[in-house]
Amino acid sequence: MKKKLLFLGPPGAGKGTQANLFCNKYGLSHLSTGDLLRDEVSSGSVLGLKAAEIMNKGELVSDELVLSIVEGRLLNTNDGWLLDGFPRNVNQANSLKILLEKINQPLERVVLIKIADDYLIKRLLGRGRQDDNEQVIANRLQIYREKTSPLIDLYNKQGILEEIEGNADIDVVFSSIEKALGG
Ligand code: B4P
Repeated sequence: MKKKLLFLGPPGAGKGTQANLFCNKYGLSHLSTGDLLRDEVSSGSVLGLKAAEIMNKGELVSDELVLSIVEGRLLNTNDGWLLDGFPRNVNQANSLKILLEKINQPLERVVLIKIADDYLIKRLLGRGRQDDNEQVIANRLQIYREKTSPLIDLYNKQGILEEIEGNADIDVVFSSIEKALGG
């Protein structure tokens, strides 16, 4: 089973849901930039307040902030990790590459969870987080298309991309991921 992983996909595809299940079963460190940013927001720090404003509009917080959070966490893991929601643009992907070279832990597989917009919107409206309203969801999807989706081609060219159908029951999606990763 591969142990240096990245889950990619549009907002609401189920990256967080699947990453939780996967890390619990295989003992990997789950690095979710969304969760880490929400922790920062709950702490009420100045950075958190700044991040909340951006997240509530469905935009991406600054690369510097996200990178500093990820770097600190990655340096403290040793038995495998799963990046969830990071990188989200080409600049973050380049920074990640440099960081992973520095710690000599190359990325082994990227799992793309694919799903049509209609299903995503329904799921996110059902979840009802602060950034889950129609206008903000539309913005998040637009940003995904513009900034994040170019990463699909990037990782595909490196030969490490696995595509998974995300419009299925949670356990079915999970089995497809396990199969794709050699479990
Ligand atoms: P994230 O926290 O990454 O959240 P997400 O993309 O909306 O959700 P995810 O795909 O993880 O879906 P989930 O499993 O929860 O990002 C939030 C914000 O943080 C961003 O908009 C941005 O502002 C900021 N941010 C995060 N990372 C950043 C970065 N690197 N750079 C800059 N900014 C960053 O599932 C969604 C719902 O679907 C849940 O209710 C779940 O229960 C349900 N669900 C899951 N799988 C299902 C299935 N198979 N069937 C039915 N329902 C399912």
